[in-house]
Amino acid sequence: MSSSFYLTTPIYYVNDVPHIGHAYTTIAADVLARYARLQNRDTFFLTGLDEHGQKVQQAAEKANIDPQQHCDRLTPQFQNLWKTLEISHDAFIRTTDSQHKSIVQRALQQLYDKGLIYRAEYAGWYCTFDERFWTEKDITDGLCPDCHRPVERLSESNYFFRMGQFQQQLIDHIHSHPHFIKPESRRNEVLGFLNKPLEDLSISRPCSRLAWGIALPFDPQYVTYVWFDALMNYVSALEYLSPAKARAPYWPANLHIVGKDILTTHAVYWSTMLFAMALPLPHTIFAHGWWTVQGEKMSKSRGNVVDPEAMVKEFGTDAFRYFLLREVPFGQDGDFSREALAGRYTSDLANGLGNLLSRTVTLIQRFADGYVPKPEPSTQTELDHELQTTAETLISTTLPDYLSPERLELHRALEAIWGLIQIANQYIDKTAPWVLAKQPDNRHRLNTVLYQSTETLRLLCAVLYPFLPSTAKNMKQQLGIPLDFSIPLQEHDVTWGRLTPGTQVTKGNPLFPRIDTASRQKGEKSVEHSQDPISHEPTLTPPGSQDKTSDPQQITINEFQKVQLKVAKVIEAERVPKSEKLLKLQVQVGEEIRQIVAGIGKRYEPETLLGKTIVVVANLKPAKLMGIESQGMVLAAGGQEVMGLLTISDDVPSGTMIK
Ligand code: ME8
Repeated sequence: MSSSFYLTTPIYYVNDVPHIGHAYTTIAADVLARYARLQNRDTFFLTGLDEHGQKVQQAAEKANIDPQQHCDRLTPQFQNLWKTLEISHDAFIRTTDSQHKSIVQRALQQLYDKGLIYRAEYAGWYCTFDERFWTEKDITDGLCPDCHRPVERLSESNYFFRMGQFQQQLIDHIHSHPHFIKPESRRNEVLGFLNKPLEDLSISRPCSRLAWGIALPFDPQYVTYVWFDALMNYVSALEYLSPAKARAPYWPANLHIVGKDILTTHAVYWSTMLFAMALPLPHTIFAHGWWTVQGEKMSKSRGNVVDPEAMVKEFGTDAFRYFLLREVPFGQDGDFSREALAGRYTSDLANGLGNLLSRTVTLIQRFADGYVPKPEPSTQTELDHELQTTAETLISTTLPDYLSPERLELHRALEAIWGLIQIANQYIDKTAPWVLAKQPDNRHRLNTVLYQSTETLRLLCAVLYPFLPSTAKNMKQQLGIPLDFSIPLQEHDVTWGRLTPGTQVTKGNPLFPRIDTASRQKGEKSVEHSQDPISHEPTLTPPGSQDKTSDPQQITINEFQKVQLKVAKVIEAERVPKSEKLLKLQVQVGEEIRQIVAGIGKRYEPETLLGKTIVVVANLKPAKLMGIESQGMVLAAGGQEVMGLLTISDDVPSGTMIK
């Protein structure tokens, strides 16, 4: 195995219910851990819970139970969510673990013995919620500058860590390690913070005020400040939860992923603690951005906390993982909306990836008896070259660059993967295997097209796995390919052209089944919409009529929305025997292939329709025309006489709804 890769998330406060913010950090870390394992790196991925402190003590008192019992009750809500989200952490630390507690005490004793911890009297403004003191200049109107709750004047004797003495060392380290704090803007923020003199850090709380914490080994009248205890998890876990049961070989960590809210504690408190303990600093601390909901901070009191379980129930784990990482550049803030998730589900997942797999498997079953045919290199064209080089560059350069801890451009990685998916879908459209299949002379070319499409999907499986693990497994099964995600990728897994001809494909469940993306709320909204298309239709509005609903010819927007219009691609067309007017079409509508009998035969020759992107009514009850079942209707202009077929000029995937 090659180099080690130690990766951490913050340890979350056990008291909060996990929401999309916690899910976000943990999913991002999971993607990187899965990717590193596939790259043969000795990976250790740590997450866990921060269980001490005032909030837990108060909540337990309220529930009239012991704080430990309280933590034990709440812990499963995180563990179960990580299972649902397919988080592949190697260890789960709890700061109430007895081993963690004794490692924290050992470190405190060592720092005390070195004279780096001292006792002093301190007076300041204390915020109970944030569990920290503020100085006079931080406070306005008696409120905490962070959470805006009232602060109280407290004076007490406490223990302090000589943080200030490491200020210059930290500044020098940040300057000499350009990848230490990422993204760049956050690095500048920390340097700005370090422009002011760095004060020493109070690292104790008197037991009289807070009993729920780790006792200071040199003064049991005090417990450890929750951040000192929590940050230590990154090294303590290695001593009892890693396979090596020692700090080596994983320390220094390659990557701490945190939200921007806790950058200072990581970049400043933690770094100076490590200097004091004579331990090397982590390679990179990456602070990602903040999710809001409709522009507002998520909070229980606002009632706008997005529950990841509910999103997964509606869209599935992989779609949720995909959305969070694709929607917002990693490092920037984002606003969550269910509608945006539904939109990406349909456009990127169902119509993009789902469609590519489903049509490829269907085409192989139709035109090659379900076995991947042998390609014929002499039939390759520029299109084949484009497909192959896009896939090769993605694997060899694009993804390793975007996923390196110095960049972590996860959204760009997904964008690049979806770039290949789009090229592969266009490749099928342009090469039109259903047309090639008509001519026996084109057999070799058809074989090449079917092979190349499947080969692209095989490589897509390997690159998608870290992001969408279940989807990649499902794809691999339908394609019948021998990829083993539990071991590092082998050279042939990621080398173009290593797909074995003769591999049998099997149609499975759609990767992303259609969902009704028009939510009830959305429907209601569109009723209120003042500019709906119907009200602008002049022929439907009799002059002088105020009450539009009284015109029997008019329909409401709800009635109109009952008609499902969808984009479809014509893949086969032939005349219905003994009919001048009727054509029998096979059209692709997203993942489905439908048969539609259309009365357009006087206007169109069947072969001129192949590959056309048309509009169909997708929810029409099937009917028989001249004994042939028609599963929908094609839209065309004209009355009795067809004047023109409705087509879409842009490259819109089949199955897309028309609104
Ligand atoms: O701070 N958007 O725990 P915590 C994005 N115990 N990320 C979010 C988020 C949001 N709206 N809300 C939470 C603590 N997060 C300490 C950490 S580490 C030694 C101790 C994520 O439960 C993000 O990663 O408040 C953030 O940094 C973390 O949850 C805070 O979790």
